Amino acid sequence: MDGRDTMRIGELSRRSGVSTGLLRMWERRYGVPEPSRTEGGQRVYTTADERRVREMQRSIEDGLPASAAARLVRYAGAEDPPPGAAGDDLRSGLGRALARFDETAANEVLDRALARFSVPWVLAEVVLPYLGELGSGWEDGTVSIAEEHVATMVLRGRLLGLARNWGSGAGPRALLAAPPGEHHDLGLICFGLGLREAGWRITLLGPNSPGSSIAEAAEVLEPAAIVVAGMDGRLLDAAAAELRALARRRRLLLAGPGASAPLAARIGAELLTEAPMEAARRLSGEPPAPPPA
Ligand code: B12
Repeated sequence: MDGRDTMRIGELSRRSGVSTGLLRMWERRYGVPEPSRTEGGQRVYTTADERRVREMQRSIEDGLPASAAARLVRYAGAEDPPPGAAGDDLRSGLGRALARFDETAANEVLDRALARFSVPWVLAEVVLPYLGELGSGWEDGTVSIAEEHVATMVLRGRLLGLARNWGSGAGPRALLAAPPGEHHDLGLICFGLGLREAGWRITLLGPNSPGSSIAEAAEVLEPAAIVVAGMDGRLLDAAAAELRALARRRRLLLAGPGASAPLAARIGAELLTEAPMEAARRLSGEPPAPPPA
């Protein structure tokens, strides 16, 4: 290492604004920063240490405990970590931010997650489990309707930001829709982002799509697969006649909690039983994600 790239703890403290005492404690307890030694045995730090210290400080300001902040920093630049601690930390950071309607903080948590990890990992380990927790909280009365709506708006905006230009390219195309009356489409969007990672082109008709509009888009786009997902089986059922007509001409797949094997059989559609990211991997023929550590 070139001596000009290294610094002593005093300089690191000056640059990062973190006291030398706290830096020593983080180093001892969490391994961040991680100095090397000069021949004379002096600890020296690099600009990478400076970056990690700043990151750690930002995470702590966002409300993460120091141990969790250090864990995230240490993962930076590595492969996606296995399901577990890193996802849990990010998810609770996201939850805390959204619970106080703090869109900026929520976006910062997502920015940090997306800067380090792949989109499918962030969706599978942070966003989708968070939605599950939000739903349970809403059911048991600990999450207000306002919180659920704000969280949904922030996340949907973010997901569609990631989806920008997902219709372009040369891969197979998937047409994604939710049936008439069905307003839930976050699972569908995550699924589309998973397929996009595998090189598919995506067209999202979104929530509340009449069968006729799905058929019309399919005529023009000739998708390799049409995926219709819904939470409420009754809404999928009400669209069964139009979906059956569609399934005669195209590859149609049903998904979401509202989809069932008998309904899929009646319509002549395939059934996607997996969660969105797993289903995207299966449809695109990618290998499954590693099991939990
Ligand atoms: C976010 C949300 C909303 C948002 C939706 C925004 C949007 N654009 O999607 C808003 C605020 C609009 C909303 C509205 C309503 N909602 Co709502 N909502 C939720 C919430 C919290 C999360 C849903 C979600 O996106 N989850 C993420 C998905 C991916 O996870 P999942 O649902 O567990 O699905 C699993 C599988 O089925 C599969 N999967 C799901 N979708 C897909 C898609 C594909 C392609 C694939 C492959 C797999 C897949 O993956 C998951 C496993 O990992 C759930 C709570 C919950 N427990 O899910 C309620 C929930 C879905 N809502 C519910 C209800 C009742 C409503 C309302 C009727 C409430 C009301 N009275 O206003 C309205 C209107 C709904 C309508 N007409 O469609 C019920 C649904 C009950 C039912 N079976 O029909 C739930 C379960 C809450 C509850 N416990 O009562 N909701």
